[in-house]
Amino acid sequence: MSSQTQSADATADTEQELTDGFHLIIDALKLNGLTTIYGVPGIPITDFGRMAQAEGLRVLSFRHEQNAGYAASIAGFLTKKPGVCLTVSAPGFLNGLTALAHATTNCFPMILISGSSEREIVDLQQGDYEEMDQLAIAKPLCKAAFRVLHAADIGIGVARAIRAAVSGRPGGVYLDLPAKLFGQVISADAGRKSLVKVIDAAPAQIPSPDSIKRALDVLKAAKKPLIILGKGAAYAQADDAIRTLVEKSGIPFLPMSMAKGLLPDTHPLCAGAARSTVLAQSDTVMLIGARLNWLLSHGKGKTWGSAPKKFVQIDIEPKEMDSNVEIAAPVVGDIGSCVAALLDGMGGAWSPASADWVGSVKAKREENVAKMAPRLMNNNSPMDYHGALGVLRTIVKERPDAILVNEGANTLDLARGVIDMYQPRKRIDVGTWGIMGIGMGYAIAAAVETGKPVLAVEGDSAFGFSGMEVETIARYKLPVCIVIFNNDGIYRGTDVNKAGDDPATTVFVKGARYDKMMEAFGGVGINATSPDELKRAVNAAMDAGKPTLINAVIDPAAGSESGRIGNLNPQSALQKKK
Ligand SMILES: Cc1ncc(C[n+]2csc(CCOP(=O)(O)OP(=O)(O)O)c2C)c(N)n1
Ligand SMILES: [Mg+2]
Repeated sequence: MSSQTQSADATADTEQELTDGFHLIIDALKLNGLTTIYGVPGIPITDFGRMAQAEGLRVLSFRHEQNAGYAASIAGFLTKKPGVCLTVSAPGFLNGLTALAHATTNCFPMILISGSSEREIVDLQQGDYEEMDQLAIAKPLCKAAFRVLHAADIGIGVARAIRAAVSGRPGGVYLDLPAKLFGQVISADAGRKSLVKVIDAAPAQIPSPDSIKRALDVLKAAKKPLIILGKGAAYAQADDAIRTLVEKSGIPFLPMSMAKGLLPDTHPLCAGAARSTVLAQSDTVMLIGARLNWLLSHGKGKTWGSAPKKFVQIDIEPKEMDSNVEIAAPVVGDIGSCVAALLDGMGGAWSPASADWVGSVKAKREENVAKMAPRLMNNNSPMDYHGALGVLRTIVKERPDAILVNEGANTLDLARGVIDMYQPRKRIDVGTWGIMGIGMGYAIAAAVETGKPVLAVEGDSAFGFSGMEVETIARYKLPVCIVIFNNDGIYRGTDVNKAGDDPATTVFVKGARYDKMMEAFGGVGINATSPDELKRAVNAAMDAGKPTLINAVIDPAAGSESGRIGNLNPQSALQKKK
């Protein structure tokens, strides 16, 4: 065969080699290292899920899209890569949307990919199967929203979604893929060329030298400085630099909930157990990846005491500055770069925070820890929160690389205070919105993304929001141990309806046995009525790494209304006057 005929044959072969929307989406995700998908199948994405699995992606099928969405959101937090959630059109999309909004609010990178109905029919509102203008609905709830209409644009569409999700302040991105796109066919060669590998998806954002100098000047003048670490600091994965900054400056630090463990809660400079003292008494506060929102009482009012404060704030988002109070030294950039620049600027001769101040914080903290200690050792049955949490506290201490998922009201607030964390990004919880329902989605993604054992400490109400995913946990045989703090209700199980036969609005079936739910799917279910029983059951579960659900029986009268945030409940001016 002449070389001319050979090349003519090759051309013919290339011309025949085709690809389609299904495969281009898979190839685009793979090319960018996005190899895990959390979702629920159905028209028009069922075959896509199958093909993705066949092509080596991990495709985890959930029982409800909201839980798949929460899984994707926390995958984003844990890995700094966008977590991917896949849903069907209208109802599936809407179920996933809460999680996308949650990701955006919490600054977690996530991409919600939803199949959608035929554009021509949707736009004329002619009543298509699952008709909805999804792109328009998603837009106000996420950081960016894109739609791809042509197979040749899939590469660019996926690239834009990835960059939008992780660059700057991370957040949720919506990617709309109409049903017709999946079946579109183009030449494989054109398809390959259309793919885009995102280079440097989250470029470093270097703070200005002036802002660093200003921040160091403010810190130098401080008499009672405090560092507050937010989940942005945990996300940044600049763990060593942050630790060095705290230790070199000698400044006490207060970790927000998901920043616990960035430095161990037992670190000599940790002010976690002296929170109210340090917020009220400090004169200078450096926020690292923490926002002055409701969780920090907006930086003002009684919590912050009467002493005037100066704030230094490190955040990647310039608009965050002055959101609630004046920021004396705004430092805008990515946390790793900002902390490195501060360390550089501090040089070798930085004088650490005053021994008086550090000593008084330490004394307060030791006093509070000592006060709590006896309550954590009680072996009451039924259990109270402290007895049960005392056990879990020891278990986490002995297994510092386990991931703790936590939601509820009392179950959340008390666990956050009692359970010390020792390693970064090991505590994941309700986040900025105090949202119930993250539990099982988070537990699944934590196990899948990190391969570490997971301990999910759940209020009985909180668990109910995602409870059906115990089947998912059992199906994928994940090393997840769920402990349900079962106090028969929301906040308490003792409320009584004063009019009529219906139960009170905050109570559930008394003595419910949630452990049977896990047994129904072949996992291990245990009913624990004392701290000793709880300890045995959790240790066995963590050793075995098998799906386990422990129903921890808590005294229904033990909790308080809304946990630690009862003050946020509105009061009628009329009732107050009485
Ligand atoms: C999505 C959502 N719906 C409702 C709420 C209101 N809420 C806050 S805590 C809570 C449940 C508290 O009960 P439980 O989880 O049993 O914890 P406990 O205080 O009893 O330990 C609810 C429903 C919420 N935070 N998020
Ligand atoms: Mg409860």
